[in-house]
Amino acid sequence: MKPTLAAPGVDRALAHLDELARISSLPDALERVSLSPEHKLANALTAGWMREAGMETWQDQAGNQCGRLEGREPDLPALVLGSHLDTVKDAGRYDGMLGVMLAIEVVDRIRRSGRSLPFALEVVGFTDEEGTRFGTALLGSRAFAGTWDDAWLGLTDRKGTTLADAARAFGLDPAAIREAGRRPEELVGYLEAHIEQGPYLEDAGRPLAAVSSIAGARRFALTVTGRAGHAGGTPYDRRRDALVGAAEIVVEIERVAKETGTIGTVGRIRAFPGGVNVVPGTARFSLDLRAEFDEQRDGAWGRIDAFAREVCARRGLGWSVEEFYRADAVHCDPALQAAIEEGIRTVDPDPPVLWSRAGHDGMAVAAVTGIAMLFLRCGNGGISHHPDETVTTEDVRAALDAFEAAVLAVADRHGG
Ligand code: HGY
Ligand code: MN
Ligand code: MN
Repeated sequence: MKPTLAAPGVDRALAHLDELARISSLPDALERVSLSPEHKLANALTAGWMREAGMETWQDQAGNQCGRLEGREPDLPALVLGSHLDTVKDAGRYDGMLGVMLAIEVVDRIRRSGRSLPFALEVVGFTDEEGTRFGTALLGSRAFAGTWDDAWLGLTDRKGTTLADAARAFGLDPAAIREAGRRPEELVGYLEAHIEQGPYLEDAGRPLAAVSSIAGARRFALTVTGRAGHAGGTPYDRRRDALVGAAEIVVEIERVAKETGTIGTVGRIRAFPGGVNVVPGTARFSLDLRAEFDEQRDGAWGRIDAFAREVCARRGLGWSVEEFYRADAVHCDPALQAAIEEGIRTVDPDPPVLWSRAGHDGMAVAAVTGIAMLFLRCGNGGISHHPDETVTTEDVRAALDAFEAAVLAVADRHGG
């Protein structure tokens, strides 16, 4: 692998990530959710860094922080580089934010080089990819892509605040969020750099990968209903224990997922009424189901649902399903993916190609323009959505070189 030399911007990007990691709603952990005071602060800081890199900046009608560097003439369509500025609870500092900071550094390098491109460069820090606050993910990138749904204004957070009220408190007009939507003719494409959030690159001993596709996910709120009763007095043959039924289904989810090459996760489960000496009358749990191909994922869901019906019938339980999120798999644009691979070749002659098990803003942006992604190795077994998320300075340097080279490769393909 070619050794990388001095790379201006790497230390600065890492320092900016440290600064953003201090903007949290929790005293001892990182959590920054969409349309919060912390989000406002993160946008303001990011806007300042965008301006230092030579961009003009604005916050769009959805709260996405945007910056733009004109190309060789004003008002050309833009190649957009971006990722998200929101986090999960007890997050790491790289998921999302690293892609935004690398994008700013790429723009800074290109401006300093004096090279004028056949398109404008825009950077976007999306307001909501994770869905931490309102349960529905990709709100910022969906608004950007013109697929915003006003029904989402009624979503509520843990405190009962509606998205519409949160938007107003943030200084946005809820009725105008859809105006953040961009038109395809304004855009050349979208590139996103992101940590891998898995162990494949670390295991392979490689710093970077091109992404071929992003897994489609479906998320469900599932409820098993039985009858609560006395833990001592209710004989087994008369019990309708909702939690035991749910437990059978949870174990089957893992079995079906492994068998079908899908990924199923039950991240939340609660029993009601929740007394130690009460047979659970209701069990509620979540399911996040994803796969490289939608048919694979939907086939697995069909099997899980059929199994759950059978268990519930056998145990005298009720079964209800609410699907609250769905994003279909997205395949990267072949020409943009080739540009990413060309960019990676500046640091690694034989770029690995991975499909993304995690969701990304690019899945939403694909509704309005072609997308491609650059993955960067993360350490500690690839851990993410966890404070132990980590990257090395060397890998960030490689990612910045490759991301800049990918943008230049897109420029070459556009004559310039
Ligand atoms: O859940 C996901 O895949 C992403 O990290 N939001
Ligand atoms: Mn994430
Ligand atoms: Mn992310």
